Amino acid sequence: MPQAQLSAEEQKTVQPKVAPTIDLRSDTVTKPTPEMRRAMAAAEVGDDVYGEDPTINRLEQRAAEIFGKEASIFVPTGSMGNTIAIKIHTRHGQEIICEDRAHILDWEMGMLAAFSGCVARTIHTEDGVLTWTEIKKKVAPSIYYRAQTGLIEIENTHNMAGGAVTPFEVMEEICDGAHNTGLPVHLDGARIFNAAVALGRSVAEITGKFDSVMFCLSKGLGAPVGSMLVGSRKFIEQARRYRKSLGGGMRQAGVLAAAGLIALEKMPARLQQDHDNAKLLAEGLAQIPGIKIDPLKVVTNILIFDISGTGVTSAELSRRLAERNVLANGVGPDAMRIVTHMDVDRAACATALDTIRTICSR
Ligand code: TLP
Repeated sequence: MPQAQLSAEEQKTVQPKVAPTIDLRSDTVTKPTPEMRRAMAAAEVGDDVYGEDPTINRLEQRAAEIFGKEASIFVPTGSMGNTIAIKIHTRHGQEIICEDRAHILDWEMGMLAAFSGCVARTIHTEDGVLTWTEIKKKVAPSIYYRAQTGLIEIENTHNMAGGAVTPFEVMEEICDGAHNTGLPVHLDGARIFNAAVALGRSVAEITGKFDSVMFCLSKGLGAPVGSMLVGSRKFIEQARRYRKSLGGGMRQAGVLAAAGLIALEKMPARLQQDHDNAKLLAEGLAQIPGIKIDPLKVVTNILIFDISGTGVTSAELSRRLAERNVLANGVGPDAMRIVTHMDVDRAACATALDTIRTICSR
């Protein structure tokens, strides 16, 4: 019988019971909460290219207030936010100093070169934490025949370094050192609220000295779409031009900003749960023979672990996990990444851990 002819009660009885997928590929997979969906449906909107969307205007004002900066702008993605910031801070032919696994380098389609004409001057670190001592060695001497440093970029938390947090004092020292050398500092703070929770300080405090900050509403904070760029009024005026040139003028995007406002105001308060779940996973994974991870280093919501001793490749592990309704991706042939978030609770994390244990111990 076609399902349309069944009552709701009857349909329940014929639905196969499929366990919900435990999706640990990223916190980008979070779905908007019922409260977000209601706010989206009721959002007041206008044409944002004319500056007439009241919900976007409110989101931009609140983000600036929360970060203690003069202004902010709503952008469709974190990548666009970083691209715009890099364009404003640099000139063609300059170098950008960043960590060698930086998101701007590996995952943003080479936009630092494509849009800003810059090259990366990278620094390798064990733990994803740059320091001024290392950065200052890479600042180009001011000789006319050397490519000049245009920008220093910090990623906090550092995604590919397993959600590593750069300590407050280290960020302060980098910003002071850079500014004394006449260089701006951009923060890729896609997960800056996770860093703030781990550091026990406000985002305004930890980002106070940065010239610009990009943060994402669409990751652990749960909004369906959107990131923010915050900085001085002049910087954000320039950002508005570049957002338009990249095709990011979004018209009635107040429907997205409405979810963004809830993400910004309410969701940081629950991030500690994701960190606790990540710790649970890290402690469990460390017990599995052949898996290498130091649970002490897992302080936010991202875990990267070495599976070379299990005899299973990351592609194989991903595939076998998916067969059992658990999703996680490799970040190298022998390395896996797991990201905890609001749509995977503690019980689901425990299930995922059991599933990994079962596969790896065969
Ligand atoms: N990160 C994504 C992937 O691109 C790897 C993820 O699943 O973690 N900065 C950082 C530190 C990021 O982790 C990301 C997204 C971005 C910028 C870009 O944000 P979007 O995806 O909104 O362009």
